[in-house]
Formats: sequence, C-alpha cells, structure tokens
Amino acid sequence: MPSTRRALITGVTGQDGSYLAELLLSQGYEVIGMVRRSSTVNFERIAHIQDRIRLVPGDVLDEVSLLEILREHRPGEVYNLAAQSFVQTSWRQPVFTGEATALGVTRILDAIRLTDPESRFYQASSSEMFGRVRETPQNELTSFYPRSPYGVAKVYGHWITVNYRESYGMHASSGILFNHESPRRGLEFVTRKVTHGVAKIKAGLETELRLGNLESKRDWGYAGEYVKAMWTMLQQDEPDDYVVATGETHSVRELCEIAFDRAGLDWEAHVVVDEQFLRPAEVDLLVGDASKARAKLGWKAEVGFAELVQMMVDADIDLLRRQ
Ligand code: NAP
Ligand code: G4F
Repeated sequence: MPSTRRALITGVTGQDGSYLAELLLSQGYEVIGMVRRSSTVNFERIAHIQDRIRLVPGDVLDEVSLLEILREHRPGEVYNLAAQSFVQTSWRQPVFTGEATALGVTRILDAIRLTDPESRFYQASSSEMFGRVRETPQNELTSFYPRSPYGVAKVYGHWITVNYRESYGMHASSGILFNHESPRRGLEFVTRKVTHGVAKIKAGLETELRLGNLESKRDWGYAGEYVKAMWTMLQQDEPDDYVVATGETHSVRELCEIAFDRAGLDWEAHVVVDEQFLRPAEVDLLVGDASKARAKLGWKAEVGFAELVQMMVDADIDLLRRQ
C-alpha cells in the first residue's frame, strides 16, 4: 500500500512546487521532490527546506524514471506540477511543450496505474485552456478554446486526467488554476517582470521597461494560498475538477500603475511597448468563478490584487538591496 502521509511533487523547484512542499511539510508529510537533471543546480526556491525534502532525479519525458520513483517511494499523493509553463515559449518549442505539458501527464498517470492505482493524483490544469473565452466568468463547465500550444497541451493534460479517472476509477483531480503570482514567480512572467523592472529602475540600474500587450486582463491571485486548494482537492472522498481564482480581473496597464506607484515612480515615464513581446494569438480576458471550490473545498482567495503587487515590488526592492 502507498503511504497516505507521503507525497510526490513533480516540478518541486518551480514557484508552486516550493509553496506546496512547505505546506505539505507543515502538515507532517514526507515530501519526495522530483528534479530533472541540469548542468547547474537551480534549487533557489527550495533552498530553505531542502534538507527536509527527499530530492529524486526524474523527468516527465522519461516514463521509466517515473515508474522507478513510484515503485521505490510509494507516495499516497502525487502532485503533477512539472510543465513547460511559459506561454510565449510554447510557440517557439511547440513539440517540446507537447511532450512535457501534455504527454508528460499520460506518462505519470500510466506509471501510477501500473504501480499504485489507489494513489491520489493532482493535475495542474490552467485557465489558459479557456483562451478565447466562451463566457465570462469562466467555470468548470465553460468550454475550452486554447490560444497557444501551451493551452492546447494543457487541454490534453486535463482530459487525460478525466479519462484515467473514468477509465480506471483513479482518484485523479484537476485544478483549473487562474494566474497566481508571488515573489518566487519566474522573471519572464509579466507580474514579476514588472515588479523586478520597477525595483531596477528605482535602484537606478535601468530607465525603461519593455512590455507587450498592456490591455490584456488576467485574474491574478497569490500562489502561496493557491497550493492549499491543490492539497484540499486530494483530501476529498471523490476526485473532481475545480476552478481556483479570485473572481477579479485587472489589466497589465493597471499592474504597471500599482507597481510603479508603490516605488514612487510614474509608469508612463518608463514603460515602452515593444512588439517582440506581443503574441501570435492572445488571451484577452480571464476571470474565474471559483464558487465550486468555495462550496466544496471551503477555499477562497484572501490576498487582493493591489496587496499582491505591492508585496512583489517590496520583495524585489529588498532583493536588489541585498544583492
Ligand atoms: P514553474 O515555476 O515554471 O515550474 C515548472 C516546474 O516544472 C519546474 O520545477 C521545472 O523544473 C519543472 N519541469 C519542467 N519540465 C520538466 C520535465 N521535463 N520534467 C520534470 N520537471 C520539469 O511553474 P509554476 O508557476 O510553479 O506552475 C506549476 C504548474 O502549474 C505548471 O504545470 C503550470 O503550467 C501550471 N499552472 C501555473 C499557473 C500559474 O499562474 N503559475 C496557472 C495555472 C497552471 P526546472 O526548475 O528544472 O525548470
Ligand atoms: O504573465 P504571462 O506570461 O502569463 P500567461 O500567459 O497568462 O500564463 C501564465 O498563466 C497561466 C494561467 O492562465 C498559466 F497556465 C501559465 O503557465 C502561466 O503561468 O502573461 C500575462 C499577460 C499576457 O496576456 C501577455 O501577453 O501579460 C501580457 N504581457 C504583456 N507584456 C506580457 C508582457 N507577458 C509577458 N510574459 N511579458 C511581457 O512583456
């Protein structure tokens, strides 16, 4: 039997992986973190808890590595956060994105089916699946219309999760998470690009910040509280799919206003629109209806948009000071 207090996280070195690992450790779990081979160590986000996690080598491109990890550690819960997660890159590397973000899900589901099919599984689905939105706000029943190779790959990952649940009776749940950010967000994503850019301008290291579409709107929440929704999904008697969102939407322009203002700067004096950051197809507007998560999981977003942006600006100003 797999151990119910042992969890495997793929993507543990990422933003969400690091917060989820903290949460599971605080709940008394033994945490197994899968890390892929790279020529330099990239454990910055988990450095503070590294001695409390068991790091194991593996890759969602390689099913044998997944089978071996599952056979050896027998986790009762598996959180699949590993993905090529940057939308812009998915046009440049569509096949790789499909291998990792789409087929990677089948590899891990199949490895669970062959080892411990009673293990519980979480799939990191995305609001990018809604793409050119069919209705507003978006909920679990809204049809998908992905607008990037990444979004298409996530739709595949979502449906293969539903399919393994229905075909094999697996406890496989999918969290349709809207954008969630934090001081640990990768520098290429727009929130962190802006807050880090503000900190550099404030420090006199840069004078301008080059961005793409300022009009696009997102439902941005705080990553630190979104991981609680992931865990709660796997504590339910029945597996299911849930939208996780704040229910508010804001534009990139508003993000700039709040972030520059926090540092006492005028955003219009520094932001330059640069075509290289425009996308071949855009997702113009996302806003989620998380009432199912609230009713069934008791989950609700607490951190508001302005508070989130200000937290990230403060953290980046602090980071640059320390550097
Ligand atoms: P992230 O910071 O980009 O982290 C992605 C993680 O996946 C990293 O640990 C990365 O490892 C790992 N990874 C990539 N390719 C892999 C492979 N072939 N084998 C094993 N591991 C691999 O992403 P995040 O923001 O934490 O998001 C976590 C998950 O939620 C992703 O699946 C993402 O698509 C999804 N999601 C995110 C959001 C959001 O707003 N953050 C919203 C909805 C869904 P390295 O450190 O080695 O690169
Ligand atoms: O921060 P972004 O790159 O995030 P995006 O594309 O919404 O994807 C993120 O959220 C998804 C959930 O909906 C996740 F599934 C996915 O893994 C990832 O975490 O871009 C947000 C918006 C876009 O409309 C983009 O066109 O910001 C716009 N934007 C404007 N200028 C920019 C820039 N985005 C980036 N990355 N860089 C810019 O300079």
